[in-house]
Amino acid sequence: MFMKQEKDWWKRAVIYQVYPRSFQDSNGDGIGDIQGLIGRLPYLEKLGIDCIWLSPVCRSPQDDNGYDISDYQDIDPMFGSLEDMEQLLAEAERHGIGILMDLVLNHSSDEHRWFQEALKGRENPYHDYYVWRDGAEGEYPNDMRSVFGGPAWQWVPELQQYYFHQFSVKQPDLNWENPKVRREIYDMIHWWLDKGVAGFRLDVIDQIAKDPELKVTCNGPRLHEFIRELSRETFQKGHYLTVGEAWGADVERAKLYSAPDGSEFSMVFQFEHICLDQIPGKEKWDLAPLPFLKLKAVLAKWQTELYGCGWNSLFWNNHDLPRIVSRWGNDGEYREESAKMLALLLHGMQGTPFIYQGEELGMTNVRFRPEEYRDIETVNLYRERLEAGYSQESVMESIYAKSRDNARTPMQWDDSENAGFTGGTPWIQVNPNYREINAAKQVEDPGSVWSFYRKLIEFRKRYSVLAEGRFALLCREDPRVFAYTRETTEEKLLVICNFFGEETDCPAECLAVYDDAEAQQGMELLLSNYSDNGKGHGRERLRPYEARMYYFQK
Ligand code: TEU
Ligand code: CA
Repeated sequence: MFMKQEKDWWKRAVIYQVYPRSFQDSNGDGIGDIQGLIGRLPYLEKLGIDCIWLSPVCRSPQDDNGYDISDYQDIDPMFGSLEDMEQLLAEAERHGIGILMDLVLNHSSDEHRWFQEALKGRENPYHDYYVWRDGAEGEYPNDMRSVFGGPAWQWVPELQQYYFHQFSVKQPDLNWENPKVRREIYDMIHWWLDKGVAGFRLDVIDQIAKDPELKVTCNGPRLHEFIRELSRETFQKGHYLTVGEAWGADVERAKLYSAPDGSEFSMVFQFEHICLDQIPGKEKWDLAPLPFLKLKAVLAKWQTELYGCGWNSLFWNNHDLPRIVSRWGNDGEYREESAKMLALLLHGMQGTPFIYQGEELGMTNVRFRPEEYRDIETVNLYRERLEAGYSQESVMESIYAKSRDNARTPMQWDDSENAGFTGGTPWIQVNPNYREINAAKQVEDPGSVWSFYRKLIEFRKRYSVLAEGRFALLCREDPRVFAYTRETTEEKLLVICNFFGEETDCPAECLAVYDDAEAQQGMELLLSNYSDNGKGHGRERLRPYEARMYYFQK
């Protein structure tokens, strides 16, 4: 299972993301915590995952749910104590599970000691830990906007200066140009490495290096220099899994981030397949249709172009994104079929798969009343768009589709009150469909979405072709079917997915691959999302969201 002694162990690993405040509450305050997570380790072991990516649990005023850290070397009391964290690391290891910490290094909280010192005066040694510009009140240094709305600049009258914040006003950006900042960060990382973590996810790492004009957010001139130094000073001392979050990564940059010589990270989260419906110059809230042919082309491009010279991470979901079954799948009639199809499609590819909590149950988006949303981004958007004259209806449509709270509703454990998440009042409402969709129901059911994920995780260990095989896209122009092969000298996989809710023909190109293998070596159907396992059904037709994974040994 979890083998952090071996180089590149993460090439066969499957990671599970836990968003701790929504995973499991243990003390009835309505907020998930570390002890709650410890109690659920057997569930995760049974699922078969290798590591948990734990979203931030460090001390934080929780302005952005922990992505605003006020002490990198302590645990927020809301989640527990440092002792709880040490217990988690030890118990997780006993279950064969490693822990990846979430490093938020682009910014700290404004309540961090460094920033509090920085505010004391321009001469304070910590002042230069942050990014400042002189100016006059009301005259912003430039027109940069914060991701969560409003200007990216905050005026501090005592200093007659602005500080720069790409996210909330309580998340001042750190000044990576200052070597002292970098040294403090490395020391802090070593402290975590000594505690036995298996690696890190690095929050918005492509935003740390600022362009001198502070006009663009990512890919600043010294970015890779900083990352290489960070990697050399910390991660390269062991076999750690590191994944950088980089919204601005294209293929060329991803090759640097995930270079096989380990000079930067193990892999990178890029978002090209997530942003396909983004209209240039508009916001993510301005909804547009999802382009299926583009999805195929983009995923295939990343598979092909990183082969042998980089490493992909594979994901549909995280705590910032809507639920995939509500986005590309069908969260009504074909919820189970489409959730499984999306899983099979992704887990057949090359890279390290990441599963976001609840994805393995096919959890869906929510439609809350406006006052039930909690996320700072959603709350700000709602206010700003109504002020700007948008209709309430259109704003709510955007929120239903894209709010980060879609991913943040409590984990659905069972059909008891609050889905077994808490005995108290949950910090955010539970999705009302928990009586239908929950872990208790699915773990025992061999035909469930959960059991399907479990099989895919097991396959990643069992079949080398999943880790190593070369990818080839089939029927690129087919408007309904996503199909591909994976191939090594010994093995071959064939994946065929109907991406839509209507029956369709299985494209001739797929049938040819099938027939060829069947004639020579015989073809095994490893997995399908229909209970007759595709057998009784003519292979020439694909039912709604039907997905099949075939295998043969050469
Ligand atoms: O997110 C980076 C980021 O820019 C987006 O995910 C952003 O939150 C989203 O697109 C808004 O529309 C990371 C974390 O994953 C996120 O939770 C934090 O809020 C953000 O950084 C700041 O730390
Ligand atoms: Ca709690």
